[in-house]
Amino acid sequence: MRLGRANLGRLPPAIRRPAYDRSRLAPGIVHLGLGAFHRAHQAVVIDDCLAAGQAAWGIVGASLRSPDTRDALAPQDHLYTVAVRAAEGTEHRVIGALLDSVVARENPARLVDRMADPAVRIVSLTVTEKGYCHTPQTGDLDERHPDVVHDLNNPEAPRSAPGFIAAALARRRAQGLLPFTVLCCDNLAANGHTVQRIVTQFAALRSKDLGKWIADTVAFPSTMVDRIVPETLEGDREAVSAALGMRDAWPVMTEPFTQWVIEDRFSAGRPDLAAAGVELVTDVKPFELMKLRLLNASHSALAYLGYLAGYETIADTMTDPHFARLAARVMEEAAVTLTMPAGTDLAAYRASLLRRFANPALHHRTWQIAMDGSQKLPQRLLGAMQDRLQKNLPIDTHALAVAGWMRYVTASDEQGRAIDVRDPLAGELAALAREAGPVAERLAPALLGVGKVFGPLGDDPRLREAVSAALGRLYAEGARRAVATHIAT
Ligand code: CS2
Repeated sequence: MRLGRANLGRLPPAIRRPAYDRSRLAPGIVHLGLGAFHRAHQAVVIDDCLAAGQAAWGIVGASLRSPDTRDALAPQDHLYTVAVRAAEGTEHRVIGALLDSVVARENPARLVDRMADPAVRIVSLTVTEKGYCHTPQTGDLDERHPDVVHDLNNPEAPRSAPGFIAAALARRRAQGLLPFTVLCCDNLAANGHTVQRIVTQFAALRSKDLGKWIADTVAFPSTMVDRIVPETLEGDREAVSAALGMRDAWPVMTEPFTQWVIEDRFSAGRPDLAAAGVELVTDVKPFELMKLRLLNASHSALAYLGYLAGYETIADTMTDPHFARLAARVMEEAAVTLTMPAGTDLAAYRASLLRRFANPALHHRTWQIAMDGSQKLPQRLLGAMQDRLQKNLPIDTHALAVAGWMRYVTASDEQGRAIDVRDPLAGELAALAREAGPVAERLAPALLGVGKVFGPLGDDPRLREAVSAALGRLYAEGARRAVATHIAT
């Protein structure tokens, strides 16, 4: 038996399922990047909105490349399970918010049509940092990115997220329709502003008028999104199917915690998100920086150094008290760079992050978080380092994390085994590492010279000194001892 509309009534009574008539929903949202994160985060909030009777806000999901999600979800009427895992046990909930899915690569015109549908009022995105075709250090569109070049030559059959947004907005403008709101849900600094800049720059290369119209009329609210969602493994699929008493081919695994903070600026209306637990604010920036510099920064530090130390998951890494202390140190040292609205309890937030990282029921691989470091370092680690340098504060803890990334992208671990480095710059980084050899005094400056990642900060002598020293210790002592030594200082 397979999860699907016809079998919903056969689920065990304890399993929550859509408490609304799915046949009456309209597609108010098109979501680009139909990965596990979207399905465990935004789609759950929208499911609550639908259950509260807001039937205009169903979701059409798009995968930009791979057909896997569509192929797994279409045979089960786009129903899937969210498994919420804690040490005390797992709760299952079947989500009905996803109405349909498209695979952009197979049929780009179909996706543009769906985005131009007058019923659609929000286009949201989780395409990961690299999906925006920008230079992470500056936040500008990378005009030489192969997908950007392709999309400028094929504006009606694009490949990239900026290309699809520009194509659909051009169509809506020509038809006199309201523009949709572009709602970025990725971990970029100032994500709404950044995506506005990227999309406007892309559109202006198509036509100056289109660029201006987008800049003048389209809302790009910034958001802070937070929920830990490890990739689903085969064993997870089996466990969920056993709990359901029927097969779910595409469930998602997550933690109890969830948070979504959004700037309340929408071009064409929005669901009643506050009723579903979303925090609507006028300025999301402090929350976004808090999350990037505390959660994501320490996550990346644990990912690189934990991987090198031989830990498979974040929870495993956190069982080592030195690594748990390291995560806490990254957070403490980043916290002094933040200016939060009155009433924010940063100490409580930091403590809750440490508890979440230690959740033994989540199998969140260090390797997964280590992906795409070149796109993540600036907003997670480098911004806080720059601010600390400005205040004349030491940066050794962050430097150790950056050195962990450098050691990791050499693509060879402490035992000499190959590391499967996934990063758009993997080739370039590995070539620099080969040329420099395993010598901290050569490798650190070579990688700090990668302008797309470090920008002018890479030339700061205090940063060069701290990162070279940390990398030297990683080579001399290995990650486990280097972390223990650092924590003792
Ligand atoms: C993680 C994030 O993979 C990563 O880089 O740091 O996906 C993290 O789990 C989420 O941002 C949590 O909200």
